[in-house]
Amino acid sequence: MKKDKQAIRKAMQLYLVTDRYWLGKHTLCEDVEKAVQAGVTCVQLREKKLNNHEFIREAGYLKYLCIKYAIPFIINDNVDVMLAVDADGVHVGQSDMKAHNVRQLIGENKILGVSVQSVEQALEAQGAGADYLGVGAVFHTGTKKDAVDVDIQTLKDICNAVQIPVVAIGGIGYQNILELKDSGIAGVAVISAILAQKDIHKATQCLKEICQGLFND
Ligand code: TZP
Ligand code: MG
Repeated sequence: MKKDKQAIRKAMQLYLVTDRYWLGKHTLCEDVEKAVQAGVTCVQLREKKLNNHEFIREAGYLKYLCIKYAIPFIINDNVDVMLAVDADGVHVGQSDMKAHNVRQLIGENKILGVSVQSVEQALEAQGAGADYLGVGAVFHTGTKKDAVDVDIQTLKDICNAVQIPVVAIGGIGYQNILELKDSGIAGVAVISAILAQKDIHKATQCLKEICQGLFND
């Protein structure tokens, strides 16, 4: 997929981040496919426990799934895995490799996402070549134990300070997503609001409907 600013902004609308903690009797690929069929606009493979060999194998499955549905496929943290599978991009946090160094390694044509929690970090990431920013945790989340809380005013300030799209993350679900209306975000990133649900397809459809009303650039 060729990098296109407008396409990246659109892909932020309903962004699924994976977490195999929630896996039941299906494979990650099967669960993600249900969400993608129901309207997820981007997928990030986030693996904290796999070695590179296993990570690359899983990434290969998800890459072809995302190609099939024509949505971007992003790898969390691991530039080597991203390059090995030729994914669309990589997402790094503040304690991972520096955005500037990642950009040098991946070249201009790959998508670079950076997690930020302040305006200062947001401007630095934008200057380092980020294509989009993840901001959170905007609500309480049980999924990431070391998540830093970001209040809605800071989220708005970040959206106002940068030109690249911002996606909010952390504890977001249909019950609180309306609180993010008018914050300036391009969309929301979720894990448990989709992957922890019994009916992944239905949960995604429900979120998608709300997101289309709020972030339909
Ligand atoms: N980064 C900030 S909060 C978070 C990440 C990866 C976890 C989001 O998970 P959930 O289940 O959508 O709260
Ligand atoms: Mg990280």
